This record gives sequence, structure tokens and C-alpha cells, in this order.
Amino acid sequence: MTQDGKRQIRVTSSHWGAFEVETEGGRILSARPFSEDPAPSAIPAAVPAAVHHDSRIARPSIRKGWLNGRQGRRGEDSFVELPWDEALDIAAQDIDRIRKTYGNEAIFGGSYGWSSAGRFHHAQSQVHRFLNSIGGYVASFGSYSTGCAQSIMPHVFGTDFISLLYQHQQSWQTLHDHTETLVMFGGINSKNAQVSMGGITRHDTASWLERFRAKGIYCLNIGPQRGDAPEGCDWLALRPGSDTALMLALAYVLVQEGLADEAFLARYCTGFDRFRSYLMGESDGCPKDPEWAAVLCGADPQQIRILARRMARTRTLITVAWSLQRGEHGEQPYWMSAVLAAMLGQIGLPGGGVGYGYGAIGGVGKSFRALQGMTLPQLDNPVKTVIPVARMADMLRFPGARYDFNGQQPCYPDIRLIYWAGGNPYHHHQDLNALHEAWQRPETIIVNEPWWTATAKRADIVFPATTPYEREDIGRSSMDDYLFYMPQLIPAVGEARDDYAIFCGLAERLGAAERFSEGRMAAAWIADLYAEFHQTAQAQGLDLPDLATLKARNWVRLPLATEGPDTTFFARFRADPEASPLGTPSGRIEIFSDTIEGFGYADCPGHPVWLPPSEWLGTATAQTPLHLVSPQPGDKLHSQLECALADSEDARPVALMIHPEDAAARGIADRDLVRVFNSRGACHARARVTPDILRGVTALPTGAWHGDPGSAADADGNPNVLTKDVGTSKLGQGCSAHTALVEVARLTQAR
Ligand SMILES: Nc1nc2c(c(=O)[nH]1)N[C@H]1C(S)=C(S)[C@@H](COP(=O)(O)OP(=O)(O)OC[C@H]3O[C@@H](n4cnc5c(=O)[nH]c(N)nc54)[C@H](O)[C@@H]3O)O[C@H]1N2
Ligand SMILES: Nc1nc2c(c(=O)[nH]1)N[C@H]1C(S)=C(S)[C@@H](COP(=O)(O)OP(=O)(O)OC[C@H]3O[C@@H](n4cnc5c(=O)[nH]c(N)nc54)[C@H](O)[C@@H]3O)O[C@H]1N2
Ligand SMILES: [Mo]
Repeated sequence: MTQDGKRQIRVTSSHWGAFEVETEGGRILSARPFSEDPAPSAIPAAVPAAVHHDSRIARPSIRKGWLNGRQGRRGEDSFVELPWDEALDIAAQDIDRIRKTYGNEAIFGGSYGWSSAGRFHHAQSQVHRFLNSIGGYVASFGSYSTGCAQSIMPHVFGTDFISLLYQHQQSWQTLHDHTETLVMFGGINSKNAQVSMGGITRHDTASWLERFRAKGIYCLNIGPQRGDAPEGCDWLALRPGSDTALMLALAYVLVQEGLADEAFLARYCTGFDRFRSYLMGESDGCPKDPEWAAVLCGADPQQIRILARRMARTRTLITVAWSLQRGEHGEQPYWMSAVLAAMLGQIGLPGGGVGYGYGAIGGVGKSFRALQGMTLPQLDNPVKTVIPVARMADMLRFPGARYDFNGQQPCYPDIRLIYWAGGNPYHHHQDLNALHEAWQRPETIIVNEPWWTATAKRADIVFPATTPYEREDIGRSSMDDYLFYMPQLIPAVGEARDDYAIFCGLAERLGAAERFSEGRMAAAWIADLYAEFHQTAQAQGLDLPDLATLKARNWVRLPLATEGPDTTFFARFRADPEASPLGTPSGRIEIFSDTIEGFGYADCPGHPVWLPPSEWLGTATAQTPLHLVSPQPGDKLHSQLECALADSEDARPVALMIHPEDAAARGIADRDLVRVFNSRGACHARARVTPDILRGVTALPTGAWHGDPGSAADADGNPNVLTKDVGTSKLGQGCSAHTALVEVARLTQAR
């Protein structure tokens, strides 16, 4: 930061890419594309207005009723602003009271959320380290993104899903060179590839898809929305939640027409026979043929046959969007996609098999050699209780209750204090009206947040946090080949402090100063983390600039790009399954899993099966005839920067995609204001009438800020007032956001 506040331009990094920031007089004037990015995201344009928005939290704030003896309801009360020292004293005293009265097992610090890029000021790492330094906390497993896959896929491929995603997907170049047929369940949407956790510098997903089509690769998008893949791709319109039925029918055709690769199944897989008897209807009297599937998923049986033949005849990659496992029984399409790919016998061949997450985030498909480092150590957590991340409201509702999770029967802890930093549960959790009741149960909720989000408004103690533009940091992601010094661009807005400073203040009051900070200021931590990273890189033959040079240069590109064949474990396994077995009990791909069968779950048996969700078009009623999917927003990352975006005229409520026939039946015209509702809640939206969505389906992106409790309908269009809060199954317990039926009506009164 220039001390004299003169105009200057520096580059910074973010989850949505690097961008240039112009500052003057302590303010961000503009955000502009980074010269090295061939297709920059438009998201940063909202940064200046958001950073200086009047919804920034100016000072530490404590809920009035809570101060007066923990009375009143969260979200329905006002706040008192206090000086930092007083607010930190009060928070520390209460944390101390709770840990002494109930033990650290009563503190929930899962604190899920994307927060901001930057290696040191990473809010989750900070809050976890702080809570560990004072005795530990209840943590969470998995993510809202892929929680269900993280549970099921290790049983199938014997490796954790995160390493499968980030280290063992084939490169775009390999797909370009070898794939002939690209079958995309849920599409590959470059709108989502704008972001990548920790940063993405060169946005290239859209250009790869363009090259695929130019080369004549057959690209098929299977799902409810045409727009999930770029123009020029074929579209097989599919009912949400029914992918497993279609995959089963494709598998059926392969067996019926002798197209399944029996040699691959025999050598590399286990359990195909038991699955085959289910598939062909021998075990349950119901052949999973294309006619059977057509009734469920809406695809034409003849089209299913043609597609199965093409997939067997050509080098085929099946890709599966993460959205497919964000719904009830989300384990099934994930497991079944692996089985279908195994039946095609192309797993481990270049350009063939199955891939997860292409287009979901921009980093998947990039090919870089691994370079670890620059992670703030989180210390050991003495508390061993971990909940599946999306079961957060159940945990609050049912303390002490047993629940099933991936072969275990843990108990929900009795939570008295929640600490959230870097996430927005009132954006990300399902069934927000029900959450609001569960959220009243703990004695204390503390939130660090830059903005007055719905979550901050529903806390007892709110500490204003800085944004990345108000502190220095290092930007680096393992899925990117750039390294950034992220300079402090402006002074802290209002009285905001870095999460690190907030936790230092609390740790000191709780007798954990040394343990938390190790006597280091933020700058010293950054220097030390960087020095360690520098050393690791050097050991790998990479010569990085020292920190002073990096600071001066702002950014460097690292020579991490790899060429030549991908080194996925699938390729190694295929080359020699005895020498490189999978980490499954059988060492092979588990089409049938004794482990899963042994769990005895009706909602996730020993091989992939068709299990209809509780809410989908197959259970549509007169009250709720339409399926609602709630994809990621194109104009931002989740709920971030929404305060600025919502300010432009007519930008809110958010657009709801609806088919012309569904619109006409309800007297709805394009751009009409509508009410979207079901028994769980209601929100407003602006109709976007389009033939690019399957009839009977509506789509409302996430990210609108949730309004105040008690309003009859969420004004800006947060879909999570409508979604269902149930686990995907006893196995995965992931989030089921895409399992929801709704009705839509034209809004006649002013909103
Ligand atoms: N219906 C439906 N719901 C969904 C999904 C869906 O598909 N459909 N998707 C789910 C998925 S995959 C995800 S990942 C979640 C995302 O949910 P979240 O990750 O919770 O969403 P964000 O809006 O990114 O929340 C991050 C918060 O951190 C704050 N923040 C940013 N930087 C800092 C910082 O440095 N310090 C502090 N203290 N705070 C900071 C931001 O202001 C913001 O409020 O949503 C889930 N919810
Ligand atoms: N711009 C932007 N990009 C993002 C994010 C963001 O907030 N903004 N969030 C990031 C995060 S955290 C994540 S986890 C990823 C998520 O990546 P994904 O989960 O892949 O993305 P979604 O947008 O949730 O869903 C993609 C599409 O799946 C379709 N779909 C929904 N249900 C079904 C179904 O049952 N079957 C089929 N075949 N299709 C279905 C919908 O039409 C939807 O548009 O995106 C990341 N990318
Ligand atoms: Mo996510």
C-alpha cells in the first residue's frame, strides 16, 4: 500500500482469478482483467463496490438480547456496537465459560465455507487453529460440493475423492487428442469454471470445449438444461435425479448387445455378476431396459440404444457434474457412472473412462506437477467428534441422537457455541426456515465476517473481518501455475481486523497466545510459510524468487505445466493391476462392495441401483408440480459480492428459468415477477422463459442474500428456503439441494 494514498495499480488473486486493482486515497477505484488471462471472468468488476459497500460491518457488534442475559431470538434482534477490547473480553469470557462448563465437545467450529483466496489469511485454517489452541472443537467431514462422493467413491476406486479429483483426472489436452465421444452428465459449464479454490489465472475451459467441437468430438450434454454445455453440443434433456436410470439402461444395452468389455470386467473389477443379475432383471424381475428407463428419465429408448452403441464403438469419456451427487441417493449416479465406464472397458485408456468435476471448477483438467506448501498448520484437535458437513442443522436439533454415516453410528454432540469464519450457512444450507429454528438452540454464536450477511445478522457476537484487499498475503493454488504476492491495497475498512488479529486477541485472553501465534505477527508468518515453500520448491528443482523479489514483481508464472501422457492411477492400474492395485478391499474396481452391503443400508445397497428421490418429477403433485434445481450463480461465487450486484436496477430478484409451456399454463411472461413456493418456504424470482430447460423443471441459482426471518417470501430469491435438508443416504449424508419440488405463480402484488 502506498503510504501517501496515491493512485496505483497492482495485481491480486482471488477464487475467480487474478485481476488488476486500481486504488487511490485508500479506496479501490476499479478492477480490471489480468493481462495473462486469455478469458478473464467478469466477477471482479463487482469488487470495488462490494468492498466499500454500506453493508460492511463497521465495528464489533453484539446482539442486544444476548447481552441482556441471552434473551430474544437470533436474527430478530438489534445489535450494540462495542470497542474491540470490550467485545473481545466478552467473547473470550463466554468461550471460556462454555469450554469449562460443557467441554470443548460443545463448540462447533466446522465453519464450512469458501472464504477468500490467500494462503495465510485463510479463514477456515485460522479458526481451526485458534479453536485447537484452546482445546479443540467439533469438526465437519467433506464439503457441500462433493460430500456424498467423498463417502462413496473410496469404496469404488479405493482412493479418496479429493485426490482422485485433483491429481487423477486426465488433462484437457489428452481429451482433445483421444476422446471421440464426450458424454457429459450435468454438462460442462464454463460459467462454473470461472472459479477454482485458491485461484485460477488462465481461464481456458471454454476454449478447450471449442477446440473439442472444432475437432469433431461428439459432445453430448445430459441433464435438465441445454445451457449447461456450450452451443454446438447435443442435448439429451433429462429429468433431474434420474441419471442412474439412464446409465442403467445404457449398461443394459451393452450386455444385451454383447458390447460390454467382459475381459476388462474380469481382470479389473469385482462383483459384476451380482450387478448383472439386477441389471437384467433376474434378481428383481425388472429388466433395466431402455423402455423402463424412458418412463423414469424422459429419454427416448431408441436414442438410448444408439448412444450405448456409440459409447462402445468409440473412445468415450463419461463426465459427471458434482450436482448429480447433491441430491437424494447421489451415491448412485456416481457409483453407476464408474460401473458404466468399466463395462465400456476404457478406464485407464487416454481419453476414455470416467471423469469428475470437469467444468465444476476451472482447475480440473489442467495438468501441473505437484508442489505442496504454504499451509498454516492447524495444530491437533483433541476433540475427535466430526459430523458430515451438511448435517449441521440435524446436529443442532438432535443432540445425543445416533445417526448412520458410512458404516458408523456416531452421536450428534450437544453444541452450545458455534464459531463461524469464512462461510455463510444462511446461503449454503438447505431448508433455511427450518435452520432458523435449529440455529436458536446454542447459547452463543460468534461470526467473523466482512459483511452483514444473513449469517452475521443471526449471530450474537460479530467481529468485522478484513477482505483480502486490506491485508497482504500469498496467492497460490495447486491447480494453478502462478504465484502471487497479494499486496495490501487499501487500509482496513471501518474497524475491521484480520481474522488472525481477531484470534490473537481471543487467544491471548484465553491463555493460548503463544500456542496460537507462536509470538509471530502476520508478516512473520507469511515470511516463514513462504520460506518453507521456497525450500520445498528448491528441493524439487524449482528456483523461486525470494519474498522481497516476489513482493516487487507482484506475480510470477511457475514452470509446473506437464506434457506427455497423464500419470493417473487408472493408467497405472490398467498397465499392471497386480503391481498397482486399487486401494479397495479387492484391489479392483468394486462393482459390488461387500463393505457397503455389510452396512445393511436400504438407501445404499451393495451395488448401484435405481432409487427414486422423495421429491422429483416422479412424485410431483398438484401442489408442487415442478422440480427445482439450484445451480451455482454465473455472476459471482456463491453469496460473495452479492451486496454490490443486488444494487443494480432490476437485478433482483434472481432469474428463474422456466419452460414456455409451464410459464403459459401459469400466465407467466418473460421477466414477470413470480413467487416460487412449497411447504418449506417461498421466494420471489424473475421469470426467464426459455425452451432451454426441460418442461417441468425450473432452475434458480444460489447466492441471493437471505432476507430477514418472518418475511412471507425471500425477496431476492434464495433457493434454499425451498430445498430439502436430508442426507443423500445413510452412507454419504451429503447435501440434497437438488431434491426439491415447487410451484411457481405470477406475482400480482408489488413485492
Ligand atoms: N441450493 C443449493 N445450495 C447450495 C449449493 C447448491 O448447489 N444448491 N451448493 C453448495 C456448495 S457446493 C457450496 S461450496 C456452498 C457455498 O457456501 P459458502 O462457501 O458458505 O458461500 P460463500 O458465499 O462463499 O461464503 C463465504 C463467506 O465468507 C466471507 N469471507 C470472505 N473472505 C473472508 C475472510 O477473509 N474472513 C472471513 N471471516 N470471512 C470471509 C464472505 O463474505 C462470505 O460470506 O453452498 C452450498 N449450497
Ligand atoms: N461462477 C461460479 N462458479 C462456481 C461456483 C459459484 O458459486 N459461481 N461455485 C463452485 C462450487 S463451490 C462448486 S461445488 C461447483 C459446482 O459444480 P456443479 O455441481 O457441477 O455445478 P451446478 O451449477 O451446481 O450444477 C450444474 C448443472 O447440473 C444440472 N443438474 C442439476 N441436477 C441434475 C441432475 O440430477 N442430473 C443432471 N444430469 N443434471 C443436473 C443443473 O442444470 C445445473 O445447471 O461450482 C463451482 N463454480
Ligand atoms: Mo461447492
